[in-house]
Amino acid sequence: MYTQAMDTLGKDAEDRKPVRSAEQAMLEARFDARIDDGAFIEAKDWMPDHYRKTLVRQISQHAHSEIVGMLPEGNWISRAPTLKRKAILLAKVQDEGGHGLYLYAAAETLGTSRDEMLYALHTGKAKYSSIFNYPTLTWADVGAIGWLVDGAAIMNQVPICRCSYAPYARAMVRICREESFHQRQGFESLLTMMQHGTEAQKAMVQDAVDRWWWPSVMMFGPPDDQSPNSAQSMRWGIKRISNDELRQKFVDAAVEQAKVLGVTLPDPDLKWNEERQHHDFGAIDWDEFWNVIAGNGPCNRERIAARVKAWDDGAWVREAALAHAEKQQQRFKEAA
Ligand code: FAQ
Repeated sequence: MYTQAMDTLGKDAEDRKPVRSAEQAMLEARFDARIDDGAFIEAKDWMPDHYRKTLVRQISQHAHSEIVGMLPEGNWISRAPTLKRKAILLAKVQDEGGHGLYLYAAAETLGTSRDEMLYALHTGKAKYSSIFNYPTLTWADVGAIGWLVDGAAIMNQVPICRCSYAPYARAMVRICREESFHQRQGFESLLTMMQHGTEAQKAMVQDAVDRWWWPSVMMFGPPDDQSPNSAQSMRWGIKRISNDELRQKFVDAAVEQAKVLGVTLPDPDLKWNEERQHHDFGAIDWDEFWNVIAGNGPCNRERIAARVKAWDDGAWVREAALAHAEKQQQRFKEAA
């Protein structure tokens, strides 16, 4: 006997929740038990609707971040200072494109098509990381993105390798390996300028760090007590470590790396707290963060316009690929 069609709307908000059928309750209990056991969920396994939607939201936003994230650094490919730096940057930007593709594929396993996800991006309905709405003004910005942005990305993404949704977790293992190379190349590029560069080059590095520091600290998302999705995502093992904990780990690691580089992090309140065994840091400008997410950062419009143009310019490729696939199918049918 199933009761999911019963309308039980009452006066109180709690009563307004539709009554779950016995079968639904059993499936949910079994699902929760699997999550508690640390089991991985595969695409064909039963999952609650909200779990599916949460994953599509997060994975598609993550995929969008990767492909929008190609733009700020892509801006410097033709102006890289040496052939070696150009080759490294080309490989890195291509890697980010690849990450986007793995992630779109992982999201597609949940029943949402890539076209739907891209439509949401192009029409401003989908989010992507706030960090990619800042401009890359000098060559040092490319190094700062590698060091700080990829550094923050790894800190956030390593725990996702243990995400309860297996296709996402598997994609993240490969992505993290590549991100770690990205972080190191950025650090090494800045270190070269700081150790062997002219005074002007050293000043350029410091200026890039001054501009990228706070947006990188914001990348981890709002504070835990203002993060509407965290509690449920942690419960489901989608997120393993909270926004604030990851931010703290990032700050602690970056302080030591900044010493090696010889740069100053632009935060006068940054200091070691013996009691907490962590660095304290200054207040984050959350107004700036929400403003960027709302579409009003320095480059939001430019980024979306570039993605829409790439989509429009690529129409003939998609049409040609479809025509080719249809022809092949036709030939296959005729031969059978
Ligand atoms: N930017 O409740 P929470 C990379 C939104 S990849 C924009 O805490 P959640 C590689 C959030 O979506 C970087 N929006 O949300 C690379 C939510 O809005 P919604 C991307 C943000 O999901 C490097 C609302 O605020 N990485 O860098 C941001 O539990 C170099 C409330 O927030 C990932 O996507 C933000 N920074 O936690 C590429 C990793 N933060 O959806 C090229 C996977 C929060 O309810 C070059 N994602 N929001 O409308 C995650 O781990 C999580 O989704 C968080 C947010 C931690 C980003």
